[in-house]
Amino acid sequence: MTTPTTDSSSPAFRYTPQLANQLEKTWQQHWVDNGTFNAANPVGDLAPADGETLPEDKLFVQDMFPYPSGAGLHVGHPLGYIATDVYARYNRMLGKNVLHTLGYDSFGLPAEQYAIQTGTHPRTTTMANIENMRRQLGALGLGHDSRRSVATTDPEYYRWTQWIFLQIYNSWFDEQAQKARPIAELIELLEAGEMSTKDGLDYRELDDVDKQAAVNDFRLVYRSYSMVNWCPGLGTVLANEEVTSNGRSERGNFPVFRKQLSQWMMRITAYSDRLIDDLELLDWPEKVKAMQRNWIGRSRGAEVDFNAQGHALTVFTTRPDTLFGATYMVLAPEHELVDTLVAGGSGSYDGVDKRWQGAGSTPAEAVAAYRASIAAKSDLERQENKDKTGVFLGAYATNPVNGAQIPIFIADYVLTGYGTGAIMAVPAHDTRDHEFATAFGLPIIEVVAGGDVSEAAYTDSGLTVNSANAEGLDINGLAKTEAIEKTIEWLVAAELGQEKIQYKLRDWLFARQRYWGEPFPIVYDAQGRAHALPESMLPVELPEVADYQPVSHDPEDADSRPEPPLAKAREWVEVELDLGDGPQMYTRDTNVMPQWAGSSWYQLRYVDPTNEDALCDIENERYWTGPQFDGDCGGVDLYVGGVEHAVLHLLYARFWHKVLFDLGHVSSVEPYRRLYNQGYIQAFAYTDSRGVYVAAEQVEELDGKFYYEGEEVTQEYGKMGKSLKNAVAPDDICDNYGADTLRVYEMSMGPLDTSRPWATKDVVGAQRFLQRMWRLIVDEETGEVVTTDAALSDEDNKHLHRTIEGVRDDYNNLRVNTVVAKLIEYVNYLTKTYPKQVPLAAVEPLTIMAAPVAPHIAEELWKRLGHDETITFAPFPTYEDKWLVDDEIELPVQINGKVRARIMVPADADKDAIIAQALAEPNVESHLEGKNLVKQIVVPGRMVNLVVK
Ligand code: ANZ
Repeated sequence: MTTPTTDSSSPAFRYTPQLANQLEKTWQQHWVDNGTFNAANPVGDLAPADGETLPEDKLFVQDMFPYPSGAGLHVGHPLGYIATDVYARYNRMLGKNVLHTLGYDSFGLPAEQYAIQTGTHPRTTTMANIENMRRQLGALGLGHDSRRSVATTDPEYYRWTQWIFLQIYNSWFDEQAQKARPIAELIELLEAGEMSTKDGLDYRELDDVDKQAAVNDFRLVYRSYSMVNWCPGLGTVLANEEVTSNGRSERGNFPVFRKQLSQWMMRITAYSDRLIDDLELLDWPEKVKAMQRNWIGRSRGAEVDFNAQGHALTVFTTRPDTLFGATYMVLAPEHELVDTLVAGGSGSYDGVDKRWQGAGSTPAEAVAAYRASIAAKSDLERQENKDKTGVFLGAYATNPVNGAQIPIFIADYVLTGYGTGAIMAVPAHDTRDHEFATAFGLPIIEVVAGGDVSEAAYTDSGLTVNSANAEGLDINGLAKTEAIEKTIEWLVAAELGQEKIQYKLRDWLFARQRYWGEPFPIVYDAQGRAHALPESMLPVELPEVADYQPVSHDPEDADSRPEPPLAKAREWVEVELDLGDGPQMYTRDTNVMPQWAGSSWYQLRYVDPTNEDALCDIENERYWTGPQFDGDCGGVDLYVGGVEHAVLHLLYARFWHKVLFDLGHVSSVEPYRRLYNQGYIQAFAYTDSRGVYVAAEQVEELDGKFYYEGEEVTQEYGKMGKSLKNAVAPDDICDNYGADTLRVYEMSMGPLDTSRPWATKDVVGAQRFLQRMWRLIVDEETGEVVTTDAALSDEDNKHLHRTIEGVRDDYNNLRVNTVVAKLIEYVNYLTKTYPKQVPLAAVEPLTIMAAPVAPHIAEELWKRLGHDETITFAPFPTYEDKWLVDDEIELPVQINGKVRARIMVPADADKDAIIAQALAEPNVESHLEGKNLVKQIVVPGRMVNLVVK
């Protein structure tokens, strides 16, 4: 790494890295001592002191908060933090009350795994990591309100995470009103007979146990048997992302089994429509909105009943218009009717095509073998599998539109848990069906004209063909939409089907068998019934355990069950409580919440971090995030983070926020009004001959080749980080150049939303710019300010006001890179124009304009210019329009379409004056001689056109 040289002969007051470091420490301390960035709330602990008023204009800026990793920060992390800091500082100068802080998303696996390896309590490492990150971030001069910083692992924080869990648990979704309501209101409706249970029973006729179960069916948090990835070797269930493509655990390479287990779920699917529809209200990147729409995956289609041995076999299809082309059916191997259909079918493969039989001599055998063969496959694998497999059940169904008898198969490309888990296969127009039909020798019937369906499915649009029956359905010649509509009408009339909207979104699997997470505020009584704890018993604190490891099992033992680490804390698990009917023994739930829980609502705690009576006072919430006009969704004014959070986090946070809105705890409909995705900082990385990454900082270049410890290595390029061994620590850059230089460099690398390459050798350019700005104002030898009281020339004013106008627009639109470019230009102009002494009136506004990007040097210059107060709230300079327009403009003068002269005219000259001046030009005069001037045209600002004959 190159360190800028500051030889001892350099002047005493030159802006060197040493000087920068020194004044940066001073100002950082000053800001801490004065609580400079503390933002006041309307009410509560953080309300303004008596006599002080709250600015009406406010701004809430938020960063996606970090996980406090042991590796600390590299220079890629603060890119977004610096940008939001710049924006926040700029807005303070516009007179706004600005809320900006940063918390820590501190539950999660890495701390737990570190604890397992080292025996250190996760809290110890987490706190140390937070401390280190605070120090690193503090050195960057970020203007955060430290009183509002939270860590999701603080009991005072997760108390409210648990409280929100209880709110959701104690709610149900009213389909009619499309909103969550308290469970007590549901019980009233059930008691009054105005609603029946989910099973269609009269609640009033149930016994107490069934009543509780009936109510539980409605809750937004519920227990369900669902298919999960169970890894006995690790003793925990795994997320799909943690399972390799050959069905083993990413960590440890143990077998993973798909297993039905009872799990806590959150009913996010109830909000599918609102989560899609409200995207319209958000100022978010289109790309992120599209990702959320796809993830929720709303499809319009129909459910159609096929008769199979007297059973209604219901399929979901988005293409009911292709029913006449359905030549076979496929059920998911887990479908509940499979065994019934096999039992009621032929029971034999006599005379059946070999390809249909799988690994069995009878349908029953083949089904069992097939199920076993796919047990370990993930949904993704099942869908992407190009080689279509499956077995025939020995049974047939009747196509409801034409009475055709079509064979029924099971195949892994049909998933359980989507639609009805059964499809009608239309090989002519569905690619997967075509692949299957080709492999199994099944008929392919074209029903949409336009392609050749013998080789591949035709999936484009076209008019319907071969689609009419004797019962009054004729869709031949119709286009898709009409054909679908007519088919559904016919199905409804025949009582064979109905319109159906289907979603891809699944309910949120909310439990993890880990240690380092929020405990559930749930206990079980002796009968095993769940009870939610009252709010007064929160927080349920994580107990100390000696061993954080989940109980692991024989890796091959598929029948084993998860026993989370908390199950080992017997004294904590078994607890005597009085839940209203006297003290009794209960057992606590031993799951913990997923890492997404704490980040699903943290903006609300930033608003009111010390409130002990509520997660946040709604008056404070309304001030910071409430809707600002009719139809406004409210929310954080600017939320900046990486695009990798387009779905999970941003969907979960929207879901929780909507529940809290429905229950009246917040006034905003959405958590994040405006979202901005910053790009990444990238850097060169190097691999040795084995393809292993080597430390980039130790690589040397020689004649265009790269060497690591003498061995030649290969250069590549990628996201900065630990895994590519190309991280650069901000600490080093701060020490060697200064924090302001780092800030200016990172901001000037390019537009904020694009990725950019890091080059330590270019950092010095930013340092030189700051040095020039400093030198304009401060004598490097004496430290004296070298400004004069001279008035600005017109030329100065033009440069100044144009800079102000441009810089304001850039700051407003997060274009800090062009802010820096404009400031450099302005500094260069002043340096050239005033080599010795610069007018104060030219550099005071410069100092303010530079302050959001380079706050330390700006504070120092501001003080040297004679101000006692911090520059933080100095009003941002305004511009006068008159300096933005040129006084004189050049116009070409054309005669019969040919340019014959150019004239300089006052910018506001009227038509007559311009014509007079044009006619006075010698060259124009000579061309007009002896001719007849028939037309005189002035195109304002563009040209003069004369027509002669
Ligand atoms: C007949 C058909 C004909 C279909 C055609 C498509 C094209 P989206 O749009 O993603 O909702 N399908 C339904 N349930 C399924 C399941 N559990 N597993 C796998 N595939 C399933 O997809 C809906 C379409 O995917 C449905 O429409 C069905 O195939 C299939 F020319 O029915 B279709």
